[in-house]
Amino acid sequence: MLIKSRRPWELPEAAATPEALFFNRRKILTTAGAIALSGALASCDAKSSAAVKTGTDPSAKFYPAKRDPLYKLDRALSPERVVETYNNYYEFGTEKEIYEDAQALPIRPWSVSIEGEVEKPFTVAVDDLIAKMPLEERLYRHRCVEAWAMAVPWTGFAMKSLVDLAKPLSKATFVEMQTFMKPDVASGQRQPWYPWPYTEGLTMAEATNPLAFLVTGVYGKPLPKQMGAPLRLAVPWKYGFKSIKAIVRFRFQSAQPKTYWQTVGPTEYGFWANVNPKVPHPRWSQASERLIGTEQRVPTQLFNGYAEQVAAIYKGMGGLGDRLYR
Ligand SMILES: Nc1nc2c(c(=O)[nH]1)N[C@H]1C(S)=C(S)[C@@H](COP(=O)(O)O)O[C@H]1N2
Ligand SMILES: [Mo]
Repeated sequence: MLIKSRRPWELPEAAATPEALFFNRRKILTTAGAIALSGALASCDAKSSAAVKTGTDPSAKFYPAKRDPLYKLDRALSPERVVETYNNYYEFGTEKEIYEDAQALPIRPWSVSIEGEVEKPFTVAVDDLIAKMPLEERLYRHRCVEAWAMAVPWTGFAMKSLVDLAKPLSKATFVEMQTFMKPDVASGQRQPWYPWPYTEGLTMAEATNPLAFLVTGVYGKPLPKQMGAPLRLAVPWKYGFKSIKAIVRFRFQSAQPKTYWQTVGPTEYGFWANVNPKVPHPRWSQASERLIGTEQRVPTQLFNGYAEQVAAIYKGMGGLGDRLYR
């Protein structure tokens, strides 16, 4: 366990698997129970729940969007009900069953601000942004650093389109992204030891790679709240924590952003976080992954199978870009 001197209540490593479960013993016990329960839910598809309440979403008319045939899968899509009820969203708790609590988040009106080193900073209402962007559906793999994985049909637009709209100046070499801050509805944000708001970042080369996708929907309909509505990122060659949910801010800057998970556990979670089966997490192997909603375990691939699209970004970086933490 590498986060030693930091917190007095950390657990022995055998007790922990998911991200940052070293914080609080009571929490960990709760989480272990929740994981067991989620296994039960996953095997029971016919569940009536508030998992998907997108009927009144003002962007509903844009769905389903046309599928882009370029993005193919080597595996079956994960079952929709499982994907929508097994989530990581620390704003609403550290367990996987946050889908009901997440319904408390108001997602309209929602404005997105473009800040920092750009020609002219601006804010845009998310529906105006969605209306402007070329929406399409893409089938992507997703690999959580906790060694579970899924395959989902996202709807959204290339992040490059947002970068073009933002008109960054040449000194902008990174883009920082942040999630909302609403401790009144998001109980997790009332836990002061986490560095809220959730923050992530990409280099400009990463953000403008065609694979970097801003997501507004899934399974042919608007994104449910628990999955990061109204706007989240999908960078499928990186561990899932890079794919920040419920984005309110894009800040173009020359400094490398300090991310949420880096702050929480700098020896375990880093800026690059490229999927690499050969670089174990300090507390577990990354060689294989569990496909949620199935009994299957499959080998993990370098860059989560997207090396052809993204490896060139990291050429000349001395392998740095392949590393989980730094
Ligand atoms: N704001 C925010 N974004 C987040 C997270 C989070 O806790 N808060 N969790 C991340 C992690 S660890 C993963 S694996 C994915 C999970 O996405 P899903 O719940 O839609 O499967 O969201 C990522 N984005
Ligand atoms: Mo994750």
